[in-house]
Amino acid sequence: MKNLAPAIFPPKGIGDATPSNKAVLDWVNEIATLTQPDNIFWCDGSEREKEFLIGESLRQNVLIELNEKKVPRSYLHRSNPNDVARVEQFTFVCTPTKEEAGPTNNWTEPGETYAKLRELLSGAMRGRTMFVIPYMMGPADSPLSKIGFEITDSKYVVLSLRIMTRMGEIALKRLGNDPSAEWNRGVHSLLDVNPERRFICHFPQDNTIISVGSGYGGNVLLSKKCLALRIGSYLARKQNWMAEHMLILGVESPEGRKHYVAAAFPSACGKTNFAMLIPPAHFQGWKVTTVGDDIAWMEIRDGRLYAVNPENGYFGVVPGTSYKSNPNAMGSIAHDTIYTNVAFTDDGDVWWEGKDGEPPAHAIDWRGNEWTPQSSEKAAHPNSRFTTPMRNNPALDPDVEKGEGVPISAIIFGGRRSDTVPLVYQAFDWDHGVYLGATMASETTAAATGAVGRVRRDPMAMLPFCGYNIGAYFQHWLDIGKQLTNPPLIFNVNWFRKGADGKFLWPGFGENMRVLKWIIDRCEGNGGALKSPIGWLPSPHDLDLAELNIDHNAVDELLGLDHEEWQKEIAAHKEFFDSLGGVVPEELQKQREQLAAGFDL
Ligand code: GTP
Ligand code: SPV
Ligand code: MN
Repeated sequence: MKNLAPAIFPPKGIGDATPSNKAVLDWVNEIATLTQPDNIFWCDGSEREKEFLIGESLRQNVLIELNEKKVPRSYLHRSNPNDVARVEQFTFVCTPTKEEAGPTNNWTEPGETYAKLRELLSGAMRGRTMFVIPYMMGPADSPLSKIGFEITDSKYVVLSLRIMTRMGEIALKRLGNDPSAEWNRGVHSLLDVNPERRFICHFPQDNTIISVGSGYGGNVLLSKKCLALRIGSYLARKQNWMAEHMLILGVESPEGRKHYVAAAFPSACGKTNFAMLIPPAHFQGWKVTTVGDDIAWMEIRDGRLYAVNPENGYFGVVPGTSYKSNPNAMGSIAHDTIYTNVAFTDDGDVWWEGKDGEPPAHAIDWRGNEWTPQSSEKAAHPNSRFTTPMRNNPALDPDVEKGEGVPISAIIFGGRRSDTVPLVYQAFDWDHGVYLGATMASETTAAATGAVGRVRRDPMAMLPFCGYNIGAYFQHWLDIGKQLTNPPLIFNVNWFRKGADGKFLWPGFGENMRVLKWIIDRCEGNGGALKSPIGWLPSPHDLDLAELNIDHNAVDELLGLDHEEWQKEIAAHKEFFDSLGGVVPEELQKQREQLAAGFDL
């Protein structure tokens, strides 16, 4: 077996930040006894530690240094070509019973799974270094924040978690010495990066994650999808809060009135772009700021929902990112960024499909092969990613560190639908909004392995991320609604509807401000709408489309309901609910019947 992650022996004063909590020490001991690393590296999150790990990563070709003048302090990482996206088929929720994991999760019995994983991990870190990373999810003084530890044998994971989480001392301080305190146990080993030995396993009852055989972000940055969503959603239901796959943005009017909006779109369906939106010139004086681009943790206070972003950085889709589509993302990734699976140019810069300007005449592609514009292969992998600190974002919201979070005025669901679903519409009330979320669908993307472009139901964009029974999750949404005296209004959007020519009807990106403005108008009790069977729909003159070069017919098509398409859609809702085998709450079944009745079905 090729040694993928040889041991490193740091100089004195680095890698020795042993935590004092006995429960943590016992667990680290147990994992070290099992995996047999050559040494243990206790991460403290310091600058010195970072310099040392970058040096070692460059020496061992885990990272490639980029041109200091073009992208200062930034690096390229190439993952194994067999390991470039989340693997939903190898992701498991290991609850004591299959019912607890529910009909949408892969389930295996915890005892057997632990035994299998122990076998795989046995001696797996021989010749390697075991890193112990303490991290905190959420602002330092937030009641919602959580502590996790990730054990890993990958330096890429350590350097990425430094960006994605609040890592080191700050986490140890928050955890304290109480051995019974709540904290997440995460174990990751690359093993031999073999898809046949790749398993991402969650044990919600034990607050434990074990991930083996992968080096790709979503599978190995255990803070993110594994803790903040799968384990997070399980804890959220038990503790009466919400862990959602949502961006959080602030939107401020020229008069200084500010709203916060949370939006759930499936993977690679526009969260990062929407969170960093720059309004078009017509909306002079309007400002959009980013609280988070992927995950929202929300709790109820004074009858309202308040949200924090548990993360500290962005792990975003690179292809398609440009100064034209997303200037704030370009600003964010101009320095101090780790790029994964993009192309490397002859002048030490990075390149990807959709970047501004001409393609380079020659580059090294994401696999490490020669590439020219004539090549049939893509230069960057469609799921290539940037890892960048949120501090780099020119549009970062000033309240991002606020422990109590930001009050949410609207929740938006949305997916990638070429047909059927209008540009925007509003739910009649909370329960109807939960129905919109529960029945949303989207065309699959390169963010997970498997076919791309297939329409699948992805409730609340949580299909791959809900850590328990989806029926209980729907009920949790309904129960939260009952406790809100001032609930967010709920909307559904679709930036991706296509015309007969197969092209997007809506320009998207910054122009999505026009839809956001209507949503804000509705929150403020203004904004016209027509009652339709699916919800409140704007008519073309309810949307501010001034100075937008768009065809009238396209607008009609974007806001139109095609009865035949909706007949199929409602049948698909039923088929989806039926496929879940009786776990769908009665209230949502009633919502479906009302929708069907609205179409005389
Ligand atoms: P994850 O990080 O996987 O959760 O993705 P995400 O939801 O943050 O999606 P992101 O904003 O990175 O966008 C994914 C892809 O969709 C990129 O290629 C974008 O260029 C494209 N995209 C984003 N917003 C729009 C839009 O409004 N219209 C169109 N046509 N494409 C968009
Ligand atoms: C997603 O797929 O929703 C992502 C990327 O945000 S990953 O972290 O790989 O899950
Ligand atoms: Mn995501």
